[in-house]
Amino acid sequence: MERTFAMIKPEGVARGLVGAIIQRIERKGYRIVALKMLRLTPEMAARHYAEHQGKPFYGALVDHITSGPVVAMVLEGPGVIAGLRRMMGPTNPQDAPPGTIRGDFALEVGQNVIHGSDSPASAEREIALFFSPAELTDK
Ligand code: RTP
Ligand code: MG
Repeated sequence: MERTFAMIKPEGVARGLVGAIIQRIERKGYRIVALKMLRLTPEMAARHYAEHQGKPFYGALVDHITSGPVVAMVLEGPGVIAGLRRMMGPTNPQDAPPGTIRGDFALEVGQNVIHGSDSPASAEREIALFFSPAELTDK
C-alpha cells in the first residue's frame, strides 16, 4: 500500500489547525501510520529541503520551518501521494481553490500550512528522515 509523508507546518500548529487538517485527511480515508510533534533542527530542515538549496527563498524556508513545532505524519492509502497533494492544493495559497487545505486555510506561499511529499522517491526519503521503521505502525 502506498505511503506518503505529511507535515503540518509551524503556522498550522500555532493557528490551531492541527485537528481540522487531520480531520480532512482521516475523513478522506487515509490511514495515519505514524504521527509526532517535533521542532526541526536546522540540520533536519536542510536535509528535508535539500532540493531547494541555492534558491532565493531557501534561507527563509529553513528559518520558517524551524521556527516552532510541526506535526509530522506518515499516511497510507491508494494513490495517497498524489491524492494528498490534490487535497493540499497548489504551493501558492492564492492559487489554491476553495475546498483545498491551502485554499481554505492560507494566503501566503511562505505560510501554506502543510507539506506533502511530491513523488514516491520523495515520500520514501522523507519518511526515513522523520521516522524509524519501528515507529511505523501495522494495522
Ligand atoms: P512543500 O514542499 O512545502 O509541500 O510545498 P510544495 O511542494 O508545494 O512547494 P515547493 O516547490 O517544494 O516549495 C517548498 C516550500 O517553499 C516555499 N516557497 N516559497 N517564495 C517563493 O517563491 C516560494 N516558493 C516556495 C513554500 O512554503 C513551499 O511550500
Ligand atoms: Mg515540495
